[in-house]
Amino acid sequence: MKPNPSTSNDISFDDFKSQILQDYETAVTSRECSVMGRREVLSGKAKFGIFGDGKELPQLAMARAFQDGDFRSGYYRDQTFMMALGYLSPKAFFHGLYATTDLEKEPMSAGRQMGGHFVTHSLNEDGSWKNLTEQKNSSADISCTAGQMPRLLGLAQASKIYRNVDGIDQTNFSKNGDEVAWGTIGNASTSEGHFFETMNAAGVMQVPMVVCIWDDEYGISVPSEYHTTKGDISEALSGLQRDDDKKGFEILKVKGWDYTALIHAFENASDIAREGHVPVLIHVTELTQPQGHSTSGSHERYKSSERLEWERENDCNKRFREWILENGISTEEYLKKVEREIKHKVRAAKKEAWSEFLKPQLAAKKELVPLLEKTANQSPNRAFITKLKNDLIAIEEPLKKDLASKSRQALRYLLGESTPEKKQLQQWVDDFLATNEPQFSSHLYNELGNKATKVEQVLPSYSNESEVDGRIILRDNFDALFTKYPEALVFGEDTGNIGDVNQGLEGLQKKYGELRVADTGIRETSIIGQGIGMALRGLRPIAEIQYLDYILYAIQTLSDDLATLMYRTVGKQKAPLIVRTRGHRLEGIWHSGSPMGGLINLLRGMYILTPRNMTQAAGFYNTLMKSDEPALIIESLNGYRLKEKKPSNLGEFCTPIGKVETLKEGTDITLLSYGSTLRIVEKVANDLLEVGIDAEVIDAQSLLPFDLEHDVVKSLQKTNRFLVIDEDVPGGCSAYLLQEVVEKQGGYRYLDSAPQTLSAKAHRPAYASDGDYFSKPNAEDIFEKVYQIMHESDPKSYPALR
Ligand SMILES: Cc1ncc(C[n+]2csc(CCOP(=O)(O)OP(=O)(O)O)c2C)c(N)n1
Ligand SMILES: [Mg+2]
Repeated sequence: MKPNPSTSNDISFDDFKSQILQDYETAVTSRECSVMGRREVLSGKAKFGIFGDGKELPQLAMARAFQDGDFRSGYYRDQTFMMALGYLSPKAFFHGLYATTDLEKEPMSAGRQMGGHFVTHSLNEDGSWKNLTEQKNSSADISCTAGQMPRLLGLAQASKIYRNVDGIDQTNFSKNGDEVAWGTIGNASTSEGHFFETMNAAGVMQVPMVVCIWDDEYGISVPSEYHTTKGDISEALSGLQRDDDKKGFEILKVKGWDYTALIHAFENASDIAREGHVPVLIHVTELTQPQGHSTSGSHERYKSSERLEWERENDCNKRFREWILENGISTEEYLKKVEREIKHKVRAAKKEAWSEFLKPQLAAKKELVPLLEKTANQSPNRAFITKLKNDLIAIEEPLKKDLASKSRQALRYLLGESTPEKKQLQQWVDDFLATNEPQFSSHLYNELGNKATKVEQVLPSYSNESEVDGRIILRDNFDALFTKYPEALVFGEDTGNIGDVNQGLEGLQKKYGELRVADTGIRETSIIGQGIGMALRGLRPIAEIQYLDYILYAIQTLSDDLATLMYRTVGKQKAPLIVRTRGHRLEGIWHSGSPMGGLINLLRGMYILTPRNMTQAAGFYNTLMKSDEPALIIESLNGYRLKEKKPSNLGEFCTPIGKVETLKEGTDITLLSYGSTLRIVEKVANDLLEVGIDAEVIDAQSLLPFDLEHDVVKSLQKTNRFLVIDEDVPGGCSAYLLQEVVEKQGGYRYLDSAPQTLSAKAHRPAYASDGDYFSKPNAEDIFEKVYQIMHESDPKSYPALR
């Protein structure tokens, strides 16, 4: 595989010929991998296969136009592109198919994602950035159709920022914004909202983004006429076409089997996007899928014989070959020789990959079989253990799970024994799991020294006692951050000109410019995508979602793309995006949600922070800017106008992540809460003193991760009673906090009363003050709940209230 092809600009005819033959070799190699890959799945060696056959040619043209520093955001068909760039050898292709857990051998995800999900490494071993301008880059694919689109917007926007914003260190990320972000997407996936949302935004923003549609006229079994108006996506999008008066997209349409037209279209697109920062759509038509959609079906079931015949005739590799011969670029004899050699090479690569995949398991089997034999010989359960051993011997090509399962089952037959052989086997199981489990579970979060939970607390300091509205603290803290970090920027609905709907950014657009403090369209998922893409290219974006309730529009991008990034790349890419939003109780069904249970479940891989006031919130921003992980900060909607003392060390004080804070000490019961509801809990705790109940009040404040130092259980040791209060639905985040304390921290050991939760009603909160009172936990609910717990434990001292 010859890496990094040059483009065909200004090259001699001989060079052009050799470029063509190089491309032909790559096309044939890629196809051979697809064909053999399918067989590997059907024979049971690999679990699932989705390949790039039928889409080789346009990817070769894309590879030729793709330059150092550029980024791809694409989907599972792009193996040929990755091969052309030298990032995917046939051997690595098969390692991906088998799910080899060694990142050296399977550089895409160490077996975490199925084959066909591509990535390049942006980070060094120590987590520092590589120089992305010296390599060709691919952001990490996800399986969700059109899920790659939102981030594409941010990858393109980063070029615009680097070109137009002064003072940012570009060294590792950009050369004056000359990089293009290339998107690939299947024709059917363009039906997704993510696609339309992103296209519209790119047209508005005028960013260097080239969107390539691989159109094979199907989405699995469903033909284009069911997906797309007029059955033709570029025709449907023709209104985006720029003209002399109005900015928009350049739209190019090209046939997927026409090599010269493809080369020309991609070079043209590259120039238009790169130089003028104009987005381009390339609609590549007449593509095929020779082996059908994936290994889980056969396209003969749903395509007519005429269509199948047409696909055979118009297979891009076949037509490329015909064109080479027709134009005298090579001879039949030479091409046959090349094809034969490639077949041998790919077969050899496949064999080698399979043997490398098996090697660690065979080594482990070699240790385990004699160990089982030894333990069997010592044991009254010899027959059973021997059977396990023989079963294992019979598995010629064992998986890790075979080894783990047999060895762990053997231990069950050794209960009550205490031989040295048993100890050896126990140790073997422990070691085997300790080595292998991280291969599947590491890197949900950053595992290096600069992780956000390691940033030391810095307390706010005060030069005087005067109080201001909470939003002023946020505003002035953002001001300090934007001065301190030139690469920081914030954007969202109403974020720029008016400085957000609660004026936490008031005046900052004037000071830092329209690119750093920016208004966007109403399009939550691509706001998040903008942030992901920019963060992948070294910027420090803060994406604003106007109200917590509307984060549901962006949840797919947050959950599937951002929260899994570190995990699915095994730490080889990062997107330290901060998502800023405001939420909890205020006004009715669509402005009072607090779906924290949903968020903490869906966003594992992010930090979720719920500061009780704006000083705590500002401190979280400061902490996150010192580290490099994605987080969601939910400011309290009803807290912007509450008075707080203004710290003097703005931009410097840090609220620790993963640490609770005890706001009031007490001896009778521990009350754990967060966000807006916490303020009510604090007030109730004072009321409770009047009836002789001394409650301890703890602010959870960091839900993911929660209480890393296990401080809450220390409180339970003192109070022996525990109530969690929040405004999520019953069984939502309060249940999570209960599990954390009672189960994970072992809090059950110290309880004299049943641990309980008090949450909102299961329905959405009704409108206005009465709606809030009757939908969410109010002061009386909290008072009575605490009182009831005390009454149950000591009815004499606490007689029934009602
Ligand atoms: C959100 C989502 N819905 C459904 C699927 C299942 N699915 C995987 S590929 C596919 C068809 C995609 O067709 P197209 O975009 O034309 O790409 P092609 O496979 O034809 O290249 C579907 C429905 C998915 N992966 N993600
Ligand atoms: Mg398709």
